[in-house]
Amino acid sequence: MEQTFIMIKPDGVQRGLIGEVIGRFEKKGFYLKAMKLVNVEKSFAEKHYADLSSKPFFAGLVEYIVSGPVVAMVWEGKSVVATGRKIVGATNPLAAEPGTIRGDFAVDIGRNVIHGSDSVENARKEIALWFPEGLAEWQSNQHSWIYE
Ligand code: DAT
Ligand code: MG
Repeated sequence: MEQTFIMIKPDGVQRGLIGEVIGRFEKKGFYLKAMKLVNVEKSFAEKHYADLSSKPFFAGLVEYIVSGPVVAMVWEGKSVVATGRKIVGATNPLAAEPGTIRGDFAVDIGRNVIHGSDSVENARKEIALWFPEGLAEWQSNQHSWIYE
């Protein structure tokens, strides 16, 4: 099944939104395959956001990501990349629909609480970067009640 990389950014951790975020993915019917609370180095944050290195907001973005611990996770499920992006909501929280994480819990684009991979290919790269140690092997006993 498909996997995606989801990260609760430092503002989400500081604001006590870890359980809220996990609950939304968990209740949807996706499976948590890896998770850790970590402080990342500047060079690591730059690698994660390498595609955005030419953007004017890049330095501020990296500074924000290293400003406190983040929760890095891998979630698995059918179409979890695209559906995960819907759960996360639009990049600018003011444009994000209510019911999405950014729509419900954020205001400014530079404090938008959460990251979600934008494609299956980027998910694969991000999971390899954040979890070189690999993922947990398990399947929920509820599987056949969620997937037909
Ligand atoms: P997303 O996080 O929705 O995938 P992105 O990959 O384009 O969005 O950008 C990564 C992060 O960079 C985003 O979550 C917040 C920040 N960012 C994006 N565009 C920005 C902008 N115009 N001004 C300030 N920060 C921005
Ligand atoms: Mg992105």
